[in-house]
Amino acid sequence: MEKVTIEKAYQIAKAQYAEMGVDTDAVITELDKIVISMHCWQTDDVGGFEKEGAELGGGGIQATGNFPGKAKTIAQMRADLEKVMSLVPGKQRLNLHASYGEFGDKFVDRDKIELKHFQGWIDWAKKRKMGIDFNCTCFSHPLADNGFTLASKDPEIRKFWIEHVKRCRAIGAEMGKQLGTPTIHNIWIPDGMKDTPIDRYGFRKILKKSLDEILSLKYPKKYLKDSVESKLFGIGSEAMVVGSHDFYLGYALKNNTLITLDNGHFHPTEQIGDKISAILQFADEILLHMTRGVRWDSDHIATFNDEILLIAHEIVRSKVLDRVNIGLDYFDASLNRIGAYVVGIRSVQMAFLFALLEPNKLLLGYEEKERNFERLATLELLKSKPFGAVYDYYCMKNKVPTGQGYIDEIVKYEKNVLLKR
Ligand code: RNT
Ligand code: ZN
Repeated sequence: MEKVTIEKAYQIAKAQYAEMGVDTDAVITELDKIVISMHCWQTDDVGGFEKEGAELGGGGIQATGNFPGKAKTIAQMRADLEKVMSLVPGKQRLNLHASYGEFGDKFVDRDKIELKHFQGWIDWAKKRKMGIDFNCTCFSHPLADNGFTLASKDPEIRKFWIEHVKRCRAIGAEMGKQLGTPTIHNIWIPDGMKDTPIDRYGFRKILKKSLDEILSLKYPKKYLKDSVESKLFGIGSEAMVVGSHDFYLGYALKNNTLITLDNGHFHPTEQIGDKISAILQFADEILLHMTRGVRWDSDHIATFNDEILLIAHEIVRSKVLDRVNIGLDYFDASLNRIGAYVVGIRSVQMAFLFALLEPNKLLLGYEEKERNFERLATLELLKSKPFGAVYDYYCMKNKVPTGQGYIDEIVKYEKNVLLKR
């Protein structure tokens, strides 16, 4: 897009928003403070680098599609992530899974991972002035095959996974220390049952005990923050997930950890956006996994849809941007994977921009005077305001492609890099 066109469109947008009391320059400054934690697992369909040609398996999460060009080495993965970052404005963090360490030629099992396997990532992030978030990998492993990890009734299996998660937290704390920004370590486990369990209570008691043991070692919050992620159901855990929302909400509040809200992990009409202002009355911080569930927890690429918009609106309206950590969680193997990142990141940013451009004073005034018609009408009018012109201007200021410019860039990268792998 022509620079003058973007400038002109921005000036018009600025005047239109100013009429409603919104300062677009100030909004851009706010938007630029938002950091998005990029999940590493869209690069290779959640495969990881423990073994050559590692595939996602077990635990019920599934990437579908076989679009060419998936990252097969860490070098390719880093190149892809760098490409993504060159096409989006704003700041990013890297959200790494433990299965993505640099393990060399020999197999390193999950209960043996060490800092040295992740030092390369830390150095890579340091160079780019990025923080890292970290995740234990409690799936795609023979010891997760019967559907249970930290909630297993087999003490040997439980011991193995407890050791894995303890090591992940230690590595995470070191990441946070070296990078000067706390690493959030997120615990998600697949544990659950396909058919009606008899001992839900027993499994949940075991999970609580495992978590207590894992979290008994405290790290300074400036290095490591712990978070726990719930789920409603998964493939193979339709009847019960041990780590349900009630379980983890209780656990997080009682133990002062963060809670991870993945918007694919709830009943289809349940809104994460509505939960934020409730949970933050009691918890200090939350972590988001932004995604798009199509009919179920399908992990489609996040888009600018009602669900994401409500989340963004609620965070902005509640003025809790500093207490919400924004992460992405989706994996689509049916299209260009770099494109998947860029679309998701840009869509989430646009949702926050849209929310920040809301005339809060005006709307709150209507609400407090019980002028509900005016409130609704204004919310509807906002949908046709030129927020796209503000986003283009933001991209231009950040020296990344504007408008449809990034599509061409990605197609070029596909031809020159991805298709040659
Ligand atoms: C699974 C959870 C979890 C994973 C990642 C790969 O349902 O959403 O966050 O997607 O850890
Ligand atoms: Zn998730």
